[in-house]
Amino acid sequence: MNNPIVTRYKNNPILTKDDVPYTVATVHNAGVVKYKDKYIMLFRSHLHNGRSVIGIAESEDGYNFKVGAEPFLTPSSDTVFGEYEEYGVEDVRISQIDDDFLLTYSAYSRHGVRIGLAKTKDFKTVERISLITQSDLRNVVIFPEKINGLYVRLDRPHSEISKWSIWISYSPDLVHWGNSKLIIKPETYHWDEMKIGPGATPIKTENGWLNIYHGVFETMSGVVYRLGVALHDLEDPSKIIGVADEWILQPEDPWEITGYVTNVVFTCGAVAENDGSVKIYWGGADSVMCVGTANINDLVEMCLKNPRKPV
Ligand code: BMA
Repeated sequence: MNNPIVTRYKNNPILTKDDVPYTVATVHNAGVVKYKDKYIMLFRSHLHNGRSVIGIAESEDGYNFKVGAEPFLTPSSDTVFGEYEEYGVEDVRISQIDDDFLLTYSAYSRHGVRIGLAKTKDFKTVERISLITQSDLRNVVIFPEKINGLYVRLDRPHSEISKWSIWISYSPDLVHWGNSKLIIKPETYHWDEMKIGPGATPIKTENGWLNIYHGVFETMSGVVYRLGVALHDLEDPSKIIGVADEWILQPEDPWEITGYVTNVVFTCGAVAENDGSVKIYWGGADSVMCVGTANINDLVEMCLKNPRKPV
């Protein structure tokens, strides 16, 4: 019996480059959030110069998206941000705190990759706040509420002497971050043994913060990106209640196996629904956007019933 944890939407992929009214090579790795009863998707596209910009799409039902006429976020031309975004902006995560939608994105330049933080209230105008890391970091995701008076984020710094892992950091003001600590490491000879990184914005459940993350395994024909889940303590998210031993999603559909980069499912966003389900959005093979649904309780159970050690 093969009962999937994540049920793929029957009409995947839900967004491709053909849906975009400007010229792009890919559509992938989108942050998604609900705003005024609509689903807003901020997706990444490679331009034909190989660098990335962020487009915007909206939907009534979370499945059928219409793309905006212009990109939503392109490399800044101002001096502070411009220097660090010269090679493109990638992989946005969206966290709603009160009326603000905080956007964290990877900023690429000749100096490496670091994280930019911007905010919007209406998905029409966007204001950059700060570059919130040095290089090299990717995949920074801010929790959707302050915890014990502080903003909290999951980080993924690069290292030459340790496998790339998930860290946590705190900030009083969104600009200054510290008290960083490693909280989840890749597990040897396991589906996520090569490197891991935060994926979707964490989802609050009764049992803890649900973190849908990505993990990478190296094979003889290249690496495979899959998705897994971890549960963090509600009051102290640096405490890991459980990291599920098994992955929840792996590349299986043709557009996940073949594309710009083969064998990739990569998430930057998931939307929890009132009926206890979650829509998980992922990029397939760095080329298209896909969606599937899961039961939040099932994901939580995976973390509680059959965990592997976090570090
Ligand atoms: C990672 C990032 C992601 C990408 C993935 C697979 O390092 O660049 O944006 O989806 O590789 O290519």
